[in-house]
Amino acid sequence: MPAVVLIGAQWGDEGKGKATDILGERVPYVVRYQGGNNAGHTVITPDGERYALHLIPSGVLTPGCTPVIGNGVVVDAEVLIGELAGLEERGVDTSRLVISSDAHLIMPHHRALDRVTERFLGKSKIGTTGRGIGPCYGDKVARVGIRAQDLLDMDSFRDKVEAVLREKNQILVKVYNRKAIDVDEVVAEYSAYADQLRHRIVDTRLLLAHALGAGEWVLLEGSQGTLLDVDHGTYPYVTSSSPTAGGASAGSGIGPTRIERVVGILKAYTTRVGSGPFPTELHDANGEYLRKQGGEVGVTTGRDRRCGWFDAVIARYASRVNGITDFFLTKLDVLSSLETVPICVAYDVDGVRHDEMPMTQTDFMRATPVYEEMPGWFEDITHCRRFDELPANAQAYVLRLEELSGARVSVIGVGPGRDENVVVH
Ligand code: 2SA
Ligand code: GDP
Ligand code: MG
Repeated sequence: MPAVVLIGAQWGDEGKGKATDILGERVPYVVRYQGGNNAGHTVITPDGERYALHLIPSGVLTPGCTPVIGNGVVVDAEVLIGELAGLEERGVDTSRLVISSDAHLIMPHHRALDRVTERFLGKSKIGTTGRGIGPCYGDKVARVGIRAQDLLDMDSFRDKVEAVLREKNQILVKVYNRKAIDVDEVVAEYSAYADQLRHRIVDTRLLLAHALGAGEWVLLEGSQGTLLDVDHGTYPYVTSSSPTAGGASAGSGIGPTRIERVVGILKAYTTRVGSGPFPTELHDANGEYLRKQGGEVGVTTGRDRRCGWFDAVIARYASRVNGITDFFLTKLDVLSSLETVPICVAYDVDGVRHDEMPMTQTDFMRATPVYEEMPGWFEDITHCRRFDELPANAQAYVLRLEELSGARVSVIGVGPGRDENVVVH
Protein backbone atom coordinates (compact mmCIF):
# COMPACT_ATOMS: atom_id res chain seq x y z
CA MET A 1 0.00 0.00 0.00
CA PRO A 2 1.26 3.49 -0.72
CA ALA A 3 2.30 6.55 1.18
CA VAL A 4 0.44 9.83 0.64
CA VAL A 5 2.04 13.23 1.15
CA LEU A 6 0.07 16.26 2.24
CA ILE A 7 1.80 19.62 1.75
CA GLY A 8 1.08 23.32 2.02
CA ALA A 9 0.92 24.83 -1.47
CA GLN A 10 1.44 28.47 -0.40
CA TRP A 11 3.18 30.08 2.63
CA GLY A 12 1.71 27.76 5.25
CA ASP A 13 -1.51 27.86 7.30
CA GLU A 14 -3.58 26.56 4.39
CA GLY A 15 -5.45 24.16 6.69
CA LYS A 16 -3.09 21.17 6.74
CA GLY A 17 -4.14 20.23 10.27
CA LYS A 18 -7.78 19.88 9.27
CA ALA A 19 -6.92 17.98 6.07
CA THR A 20 -4.61 15.59 7.92
CA ASP A 21 -7.24 15.01 10.56
CA ILE A 22 -9.81 14.07 7.91
CA LEU A 23 -7.44 11.72 6.05
CA GLY A 24 -6.01 10.50 9.36
CA GLU A 25 -9.34 8.80 10.02
CA ARG A 26 -8.45 6.35 7.26
CA VAL A 27 -4.69 5.87 7.78
CA PRO A 28 -2.96 4.06 10.63
CA TYR A 29 0.25 6.17 10.53
CA VAL A 30 0.62 9.95 10.32
CA VAL A 31 4.22 11.18 10.04
CA ARG A 32 5.71 14.65 10.46
CA TYR A 33 8.83 14.82 8.29
CA GLN A 34 10.22 18.35 8.71
CA GLY A 35 9.96 21.49 10.78
CA GLY A 36 9.37 21.53 14.50
CA ASN A 37 7.27 23.50 16.93
CA ASN A 38 7.29 26.48 14.59
CA ALA A 39 4.23 24.78 13.08
CA GLY A 40 0.71 25.43 14.28
CA HIS A 41 -1.85 22.98 12.91
CA THR A 42 -5.44 23.51 13.96
CA VAL A 43 -7.90 20.63 14.23
CA ILE A 44 -11.53 20.95 15.31
CA THR A 45 -13.08 17.61 16.21
CA PRO A 46 -16.78 16.83 15.65
CA ASP A 47 -17.55 17.56 19.33
CA GLY A 48 -16.30 21.13 18.75
CA GLU A 49 -12.98 20.71 20.59
CA ARG A 50 -10.22 22.89 19.11
CA TYR A 51 -6.64 21.64 19.18
CA ALA A 52 -3.49 23.55 18.13
CA LEU A 53 -0.75 21.03 17.40
CA HIS A 54 2.84 22.18 17.07
CA LEU A 55 5.08 19.14 17.09
CA ILE A 56 2.78 16.15 17.35
CA PRO A 57 1.27 14.88 14.06
CA SER A 58 -2.43 15.67 13.70
CA GLY A 59 -3.18 11.92 13.56
CA VAL A 60 -2.85 11.82 17.36
CA LEU A 61 -6.50 12.85 17.57
CA THR A 62 -7.65 9.74 15.72
CA PRO A 63 -8.02 6.71 17.99
CA GLY A 64 -5.77 3.87 16.84
CA CYS A 65 -3.56 6.05 14.62
CA THR A 66 0.18 6.02 15.34
CA PRO A 67 1.72 9.51 15.19
CA VAL A 68 5.36 9.44 14.08
CA ILE A 69 7.93 12.22 14.49
CA GLY A 70 10.27 11.46 11.59
CA ASN A 71 14.04 11.88 11.30
CA GLY A 72 13.65 15.19 9.42
CA VAL A 73 11.88 16.93 12.32
CA VAL A 74 13.68 19.10 14.88
CA VAL A 75 12.38 18.33 18.37
CA ASP A 76 12.17 20.69 21.31
CA ALA A 77 11.92 18.09 24.09
CA GLU A 78 10.40 20.47 26.62
CA VAL A 79 7.70 21.58 24.17
CA LEU A 80 6.99 17.98 23.20
CA ILE A 81 6.55 16.89 26.82
CA GLY A 82 4.28 19.90 27.42
CA GLU A 83 2.21 19.16 24.31
CA LEU A 84 1.83 15.51 25.32
CA ALA A 85 0.71 16.53 28.83
CA GLY A 86 -1.77 19.07 27.40
CA LEU A 87 -3.35 16.45 25.14
CA GLU A 88 -3.47 13.83 27.90
CA GLU A 89 -5.20 16.30 30.22
CA ARG A 90 -7.90 16.63 27.56
CA GLY A 91 -8.31 12.87 27.40
CA VAL A 92 -6.33 12.23 24.18
CA ASP A 93 -4.44 8.93 24.12
CA THR A 94 -0.83 9.80 23.23
CA SER A 95 0.66 6.41 24.07
CA ARG A 96 1.36 5.50 20.43
CA LEU A 97 3.54 8.52 19.62
CA VAL A 98 7.06 7.57 18.53
CA ILE A 99 10.13 9.69 17.76
CA SER A 100 12.85 8.87 15.26
CA SER A 101 16.20 8.19 16.91
CA ASP A 102 17.72 10.38 14.17
CA ALA A 103 15.54 13.45 14.80
CA HIS A 104 17.65 16.39 15.92
CA LEU A 105 17.03 18.10 19.25
CA ILE A 106 16.50 21.83 19.62
CA MET A 107 18.96 22.92 22.31
CA PRO A 108 19.00 26.06 24.50
CA HIS A 109 21.69 27.66 22.31
CA HIS A 110 19.46 27.23 19.23
CA ARG A 111 16.65 29.20 20.81
CA ALA A 112 19.05 31.86 22.10
CA LEU A 113 20.75 32.26 18.70
CA ASP A 114 17.44 32.39 16.80
CA ARG A 115 16.24 35.30 18.93
CA VAL A 116 19.49 37.21 18.99
CA THR A 117 20.29 36.90 15.27
CA GLU A 118 16.80 38.13 14.36
CA ARG A 119 17.34 41.18 16.56
CA PHE A 120 20.74 41.70 14.94
CA LEU A 121 19.23 41.61 11.43
CA GLY A 122 16.92 44.50 12.34
CA LYS A 123 14.80 45.56 9.35
CA SER A 124 15.95 42.64 7.21
CA LYS A 125 14.93 40.04 9.81
CA ILE A 126 13.27 36.84 8.56
CA GLY A 127 10.41 37.09 11.05
CA THR A 128 11.06 33.61 12.43
CA THR A 129 8.93 32.06 15.12
CA GLY A 130 11.92 32.28 17.51
CA ARG A 131 11.75 28.57 18.29
CA GLY A 132 15.39 27.79 17.39
CA ILE A 133 14.50 26.07 14.12
CA GLY A 134 17.14 27.66 11.83
CA PRO A 135 20.09 27.26 14.22
CA CYS A 136 19.12 23.63 14.89
CA TYR A 137 19.01 22.73 11.18
CA GLY A 138 22.26 24.71 10.78
CA ASP A 139 23.99 22.49 13.34
CA LYS A 140 22.51 19.38 11.72
CA VAL A 141 24.04 20.28 8.37
CA ALA A 142 27.31 21.36 10.04
CA ARG A 143 27.38 17.90 11.70
CA VAL A 144 27.47 19.19 15.26
CA GLY A 145 23.81 18.47 16.02
CA ILE A 146 22.47 16.45 18.95
CA ARG A 147 19.92 13.79 18.17
CA ALA A 148 17.14 11.97 19.98
CA GLN A 149 19.36 8.87 20.15
CA ASP A 150 21.90 10.86 22.18
CA LEU A 151 19.33 10.89 25.01
CA LEU A 152 19.90 7.13 25.26
CA ASP A 153 23.57 7.61 26.19
CA MET A 154 23.96 10.61 28.48
CA ASP A 155 27.77 10.28 28.62
CA SER A 156 28.10 10.81 24.91
CA PHE A 157 25.34 13.46 25.15
CA ARG A 158 27.53 15.41 27.61
CA ASP A 159 30.59 15.12 25.33
CA LYS A 160 28.62 16.45 22.37
CA VAL A 161 27.07 19.32 24.33
CA GLU A 162 30.47 20.26 25.71
CA ALA A 163 32.01 20.30 22.23
CA VAL A 164 29.25 22.34 20.61
CA LEU A 165 28.95 24.85 23.46
CA ARG A 166 32.68 25.56 23.31
CA GLU A 167 31.99 27.31 19.99
CA LYS A 168 28.43 28.56 20.57
CA ASN A 169 29.22 30.18 23.92
CA GLN A 170 32.00 32.16 22.26
CA ILE A 171 29.47 33.46 19.75
CA LEU A 172 26.80 34.16 22.35
CA VAL A 173 29.17 35.99 24.68
CA LYS A 174 31.65 37.67 22.33
CA VAL A 175 29.47 38.50 19.32
CA TYR A 176 26.08 39.02 20.92
CA ASN A 177 26.97 39.96 24.50
CA ARG A 178 24.73 37.25 25.95
CA LYS A 179 25.25 34.88 28.90
CA ALA A 180 27.14 31.63 28.31
CA ILE A 181 25.10 28.41 28.56
CA ASP A 182 26.21 26.04 31.31
CA VAL A 183 26.95 22.44 30.25
CA ASP A 184 25.95 20.91 33.61
CA GLU A 185 22.60 22.67 33.57
CA VAL A 186 21.89 21.46 30.03
CA VAL A 187 22.82 17.88 30.92
CA ALA A 188 20.63 17.93 34.04
CA GLU A 189 17.68 19.39 32.10
CA TYR A 190 17.96 16.92 29.22
CA SER A 191 18.47 13.92 31.57
CA ALA A 192 15.00 14.63 32.90
CA TYR A 193 13.63 14.79 29.33
CA ALA A 194 15.42 11.53 28.52
CA ASP A 195 13.58 9.81 31.38
CA GLN A 196 10.25 10.93 29.95
CA LEU A 197 10.94 10.28 26.27
CA ARG A 198 13.29 7.26 26.17
CA HIS A 199 10.54 4.69 25.60
CA ARG A 200 9.28 6.58 22.54
CA ILE A 201 12.59 6.73 20.65
CA VAL A 202 12.59 4.09 17.89
CA ASP A 203 13.83 3.32 14.39
CA THR A 204 10.88 4.96 12.65
CA ARG A 205 12.27 4.15 9.19
CA LEU A 206 11.99 0.45 9.93
CA LEU A 207 8.59 0.85 11.59
CA LEU A 208 7.22 2.62 8.49
CA ALA A 209 8.83 0.13 6.10
CA HIS A 210 7.11 -2.71 7.97
CA ALA A 211 3.81 -0.83 7.93
CA LEU A 212 3.99 -0.25 4.17
CA GLY A 213 5.10 -3.85 3.66
CA ALA A 214 2.04 -5.04 5.60
CA GLY A 215 -0.23 -3.07 3.28
CA GLU A 216 -0.90 -0.15 5.61
CA TRP A 217 -1.34 3.45 4.43
CA VAL A 218 1.06 6.09 5.68
CA LEU A 219 0.23 9.79 5.58
CA LEU A 220 3.13 12.25 5.56
CA GLU A 221 2.00 15.56 7.06
CA GLY A 222 3.96 18.58 5.83
CA SER A 223 4.22 21.76 7.86
CA GLN A 224 4.83 25.35 6.69
CA GLY A 225 4.49 25.46 2.87
CA THR A 226 6.07 25.31 -0.58
CA LEU A 227 7.12 28.98 -0.69
CA LEU A 228 8.82 28.57 2.71
CA ASP A 229 10.97 25.66 1.47
CA VAL A 230 14.69 26.33 1.91
CA ASP A 231 15.33 25.33 -1.74
CA HIS A 232 12.12 26.20 -3.55
CA GLY A 233 10.81 29.08 -1.44
CA THR A 234 11.36 32.83 -1.33
CA TYR A 235 14.91 32.52 0.04
CA PRO A 236 16.13 33.89 2.46
CA TYR A 237 12.59 34.48 3.75
CA VAL A 238 11.99 30.78 4.27
CA THR A 239 12.13 28.20 7.00
CA SER A 240 15.25 26.00 7.24
CA SER A 241 13.72 22.68 6.13
CA SER A 242 12.09 21.13 3.04
CA PRO A 243 8.30 21.26 3.40
CA THR A 244 7.84 20.25 -0.26
CA ALA A 245 6.92 16.68 -1.23
CA GLY A 246 10.55 15.81 -1.99
CA GLY A 247 11.37 16.50 1.66
CA ALA A 248 8.86 13.87 2.75
CA SER A 249 11.08 11.09 1.54
CA ALA A 250 14.30 12.43 3.08
CA GLY A 251 12.55 13.35 6.32
CA SER A 252 10.88 9.97 6.87
CA GLY A 253 13.12 7.42 5.19
CA ILE A 254 10.27 6.29 2.93
CA GLY A 255 11.60 5.80 -0.61
CA PRO A 256 10.01 8.05 -3.27
CA THR A 257 8.66 5.05 -5.21
CA ARG A 258 6.31 4.31 -2.29
CA ILE A 259 4.62 7.72 -2.53
CA GLU A 260 1.53 7.50 -4.70
CA ARG A 261 -0.34 10.74 -4.13
CA VAL A 262 0.61 14.28 -3.23
CA VAL A 263 -2.25 16.36 -1.88
CA GLY A 264 -1.67 20.11 -2.03
CA ILE A 265 -3.54 22.14 0.55
CA LEU A 266 -4.45 25.41 -1.08
CA LYS A 267 -6.24 28.32 0.55
CA ALA A 268 -8.84 30.10 -1.61
CA TYR A 269 -6.85 33.30 -0.98
CA THR A 270 -3.25 33.82 0.21
CA THR A 271 -1.64 34.51 3.59
CA ARG A 272 1.90 34.85 4.84
CA VAL A 273 3.32 35.32 8.34
CA GLY A 274 6.82 36.72 8.77
CA SER A 275 8.83 38.88 6.35
CA GLY A 276 9.42 38.49 2.63
CA PRO A 277 7.86 39.25 -0.76
CA PHE A 278 4.13 38.67 -1.29
CA PRO A 279 2.86 40.02 -4.64
CA THR A 280 -0.89 39.84 -3.95
CA GLU A 281 -0.71 41.26 -0.42
CA LEU A 282 -3.52 43.71 0.37
CA HIS A 283 -2.99 46.74 2.57
CA ASP A 284 -6.60 47.89 2.37
CA ALA A 285 -10.05 47.03 3.69
CA ASN A 286 -10.11 43.81 1.65
CA GLY A 287 -6.95 42.61 3.43
CA GLU A 288 -8.55 43.43 6.76
CA TYR A 289 -11.73 41.63 5.67
CA LEU A 290 -9.79 38.44 4.86
CA ARG A 291 -7.85 38.60 8.15
CA LYS A 292 -10.99 39.05 10.24
CA GLN A 293 -13.25 36.71 8.30
CA GLY A 294 -10.55 34.04 8.00
CA GLY A 295 -9.28 34.38 11.59
CA GLU A 296 -5.78 34.86 10.19
CA VAL A 297 -3.64 34.90 13.32
CA GLY A 298 -0.47 32.80 13.83
CA VAL A 299 -1.24 29.63 15.80
CA THR A 300 2.24 29.55 17.36
CA THR A 301 3.19 33.20 17.85
CA GLY A 302 -0.17 34.99 17.74
CA ARG A 303 1.12 37.34 15.00
CA ASP A 304 -1.37 38.76 12.51
CA ARG A 305 -1.01 37.07 9.13
CA ARG A 306 -0.57 39.19 6.02
CA CYS A 307 -3.48 38.57 3.61
CA GLY A 308 -3.99 38.84 -0.15
CA TRP A 309 -5.87 37.50 -3.16
CA PHE A 310 -5.35 34.04 -4.66
CA ASP A 311 -2.12 33.76 -6.62
CA ALA A 312 -2.33 31.21 -9.45
CA VAL A 313 1.34 31.63 -10.39
CA ILE A 314 2.27 30.27 -6.97
CA ALA A 315 -0.32 27.48 -7.19
CA ARG A 316 1.08 26.36 -10.57
CA TYR A 317 4.60 26.50 -9.16
CA ALA A 318 3.52 24.38 -6.17
CA SER A 319 1.88 21.88 -8.54
CA ARG A 320 5.14 21.53 -10.40
CA VAL A 321 7.68 21.31 -7.58
CA ASN A 322 5.55 18.95 -5.49
CA GLY A 323 4.01 16.86 -8.25
CA ILE A 324 0.57 17.58 -6.79
CA THR A 325 -2.07 15.03 -7.79
CA ASP A 326 -5.02 16.67 -5.97
CA PHE A 327 -5.78 19.98 -4.35
CA PHE A 328 -7.75 20.39 -1.15
CA LEU A 329 -9.06 23.95 -1.57
CA THR A 330 -9.73 25.41 1.88
CA LYS A 331 -11.60 28.43 3.28
CA LEU A 332 -13.81 29.10 0.26
CA ASP A 333 -16.49 30.17 2.79
CA VAL A 334 -14.29 33.13 3.83
CA LEU A 335 -14.82 34.71 0.40
CA SER A 336 -18.64 34.76 0.66
CA SER A 337 -20.01 38.32 0.49
CA LEU A 338 -17.42 39.97 -1.74
CA GLU A 339 -18.68 41.85 -4.81
CA THR A 340 -15.78 40.61 -6.96
CA VAL A 341 -12.97 38.18 -6.25
CA PRO A 342 -9.73 38.91 -8.10
CA ILE A 343 -7.36 36.09 -9.08
CA CYS A 344 -3.71 36.80 -9.86
CA VAL A 345 -3.05 34.98 -13.14
CA ALA A 346 0.45 36.33 -13.93
CA TYR A 347 2.98 38.94 -12.79
CA ASP A 348 4.21 42.14 -14.33
CA VAL A 349 7.92 42.72 -13.72
CA ASP A 350 9.12 46.04 -15.11
CA GLY A 351 6.56 45.92 -17.94
CA VAL A 352 7.24 42.28 -18.84
CA ARG A 353 4.52 39.66 -18.25
CA HIS A 354 5.59 36.52 -16.34
CA ASP A 355 3.18 33.61 -16.46
CA GLU A 356 5.49 31.52 -14.29
CA MET A 357 7.54 32.20 -11.17
CA PRO A 358 10.36 34.65 -12.03
CA MET A 359 13.81 33.07 -11.90
CA THR A 360 15.35 35.55 -9.44
CA GLN A 361 14.23 36.88 -6.08
CA THR A 362 15.04 40.40 -7.30
CA ASP A 363 12.36 40.02 -9.98
CA PHE A 364 9.93 38.32 -7.59
CA MET A 365 10.29 41.20 -5.14
CA ARG A 366 9.30 43.60 -7.94
CA ALA A 367 6.45 41.46 -9.30
CA THR A 368 3.04 43.11 -9.37
CA PRO A 369 -0.06 40.99 -9.93
CA VAL A 370 -2.00 40.80 -13.19
CA TYR A 371 -5.58 40.25 -12.03
CA GLU A 372 -8.62 38.65 -13.54
CA GLU A 373 -11.86 39.63 -11.77
CA MET A 374 -14.43 36.97 -10.93
CA PRO A 375 -17.98 37.86 -9.81
CA GLY A 376 -18.51 37.12 -6.10
CA TRP A 377 -21.37 35.45 -4.21
CA PHE A 378 -23.25 36.43 -1.08
CA GLU A 379 -24.78 33.13 0.06
CA ASP A 380 -23.51 31.36 3.19
CA ILE A 381 -21.91 28.19 1.80
CA THR A 382 -20.94 26.48 5.06
CA HIS A 383 -23.81 23.99 4.73
CA CYS A 384 -23.00 22.97 1.15
CA ARG A 385 -21.78 19.39 0.82
CA ARG A 386 -22.06 18.82 -2.96
CA PHE A 387 -20.43 20.89 -5.69
CA ASP A 388 -23.76 21.64 -7.35
CA GLU A 389 -25.06 23.09 -4.06
CA LEU A 390 -22.48 25.92 -4.25
CA PRO A 391 -23.68 29.22 -5.78
CA ALA A 392 -22.92 29.41 -9.51
CA ASN A 393 -20.29 32.15 -8.99
CA ALA A 394 -18.49 30.10 -6.31
CA GLN A 395 -18.48 27.11 -8.69
CA ALA A 396 -17.04 29.29 -11.45
CA TYR A 397 -14.33 30.60 -9.09
CA VAL A 398 -13.27 27.06 -8.13
CA LEU A 399 -13.29 25.85 -11.75
CA ARG A 400 -11.14 28.82 -12.80
CA LEU A 401 -8.65 28.18 -9.95
CA GLU A 402 -8.48 24.54 -11.00
CA GLU A 403 -7.86 25.50 -14.61
CA LEU A 404 -5.06 27.88 -13.61
CA SER A 405 -3.44 25.78 -10.88
CA GLY A 406 -2.36 22.60 -12.65
CA ALA A 407 -4.18 19.86 -10.71
CA ARG A 408 -7.76 18.87 -9.96
CA VAL A 409 -9.58 20.20 -6.89
CA SER A 410 -10.81 17.08 -5.08
CA VAL A 411 -12.17 18.57 -1.85
CA ILE A 412 -13.34 22.08 -0.93
CA GLY A 413 -13.35 23.33 2.66
CA VAL A 414 -16.41 25.42 3.54
CA GLY A 415 -15.76 25.73 7.28
CA PRO A 416 -13.20 24.75 9.93
CA GLY A 417 -15.07 21.64 11.15
CA ARG A 418 -14.14 18.08 10.19
CA ASP A 419 -17.41 17.66 8.26
CA GLU A 420 -17.50 21.07 6.57
CA ASN A 421 -16.35 19.97 3.12
CA VAL A 422 -17.57 19.55 -0.42
CA VAL A 423 -16.15 16.36 -1.91
CA VAL A 424 -15.74 16.86 -5.66
CA HIS A 425 -13.88 13.72 -6.76
P1 2SA B 1 11.21 29.65 11.39
O1 2SA B 1 10.74 29.92 12.81
O2 2SA B 1 12.71 29.70 11.25
O3 2SA B 1 10.62 28.43 10.77
O4 2SA B 1 10.68 30.93 10.55
C1 2SA B 1 11.07 31.13 9.20
C2 2SA B 1 9.92 31.57 8.33
O5 2SA B 1 8.92 30.52 8.27
C3 2SA B 1 7.67 31.04 8.66
N1 2SA B 1 6.91 30.02 9.39
C4 2SA B 1 5.59 29.90 9.30
N2 2SA B 1 4.71 30.47 8.44
C5 2SA B 1 3.40 30.14 8.63
N3 2SA B 1 2.94 29.36 9.67
C6 2SA B 1 3.81 28.81 10.54
N4 2SA B 1 3.37 28.29 11.71
C7 2SA B 1 2.65 29.18 12.66
C8 2SA B 1 1.15 29.17 12.38
C9 2SA B 1 3.26 30.58 12.59
C10 2SA B 1 2.99 31.56 13.73
O6 2SA B 1 0.64 28.08 12.15
O7 2SA B 1 0.50 30.21 12.36
O8 2SA B 1 2.29 31.28 14.70
O9 2SA B 1 3.55 32.68 13.63
C11 2SA B 1 5.21 29.02 10.34
N5 2SA B 1 6.31 28.57 10.96
C12 2SA B 1 7.36 29.19 10.37
C13 2SA B 1 8.00 32.20 9.60
O10 2SA B 1 6.93 33.10 9.76
C14 2SA B 1 9.20 32.82 8.88
O11 2SA B 1 8.73 33.58 7.80
P1 GDP C 1 -2.14 24.72 9.02
O1 GDP C 1 -0.90 25.26 9.65
O2 GDP C 1 -2.01 24.56 7.53
O3 GDP C 1 -2.65 23.47 9.67
O4 GDP C 1 -3.26 25.83 9.21
P2 GDP C 1 -3.60 26.66 10.55
O5 GDP C 1 -4.24 25.77 11.53
O6 GDP C 1 -2.41 27.44 10.98
O7 GDP C 1 -4.63 27.73 9.97
C1 GDP C 1 -5.78 27.32 9.27
C2 GDP C 1 -7.01 27.89 9.98
O8 GDP C 1 -8.12 27.81 9.11
C3 GDP C 1 -7.40 27.14 11.21
O9 GDP C 1 -7.97 28.05 12.13
C4 GDP C 1 -8.48 26.16 10.72
O10 GDP C 1 -9.39 25.78 11.74
C5 GDP C 1 -9.16 26.99 9.68
N1 GDP C 1 -9.75 26.26 8.54
C6 GDP C 1 -9.28 25.17 7.88
N2 GDP C 1 -10.08 24.89 6.81
C7 GDP C 1 -11.06 25.81 6.81
C8 GDP C 1 -12.17 26.09 5.94
O11 GDP C 1 -12.41 25.42 4.94
N3 GDP C 1 -12.95 27.18 6.27
C9 GDP C 1 -12.71 27.98 7.36
N4 GDP C 1 -13.51 29.00 7.59
N5 GDP C 1 -11.67 27.74 8.19
C10 GDP C 1 -10.86 26.69 7.90
MG1 MG D 1 -0.30 26.85 10.79
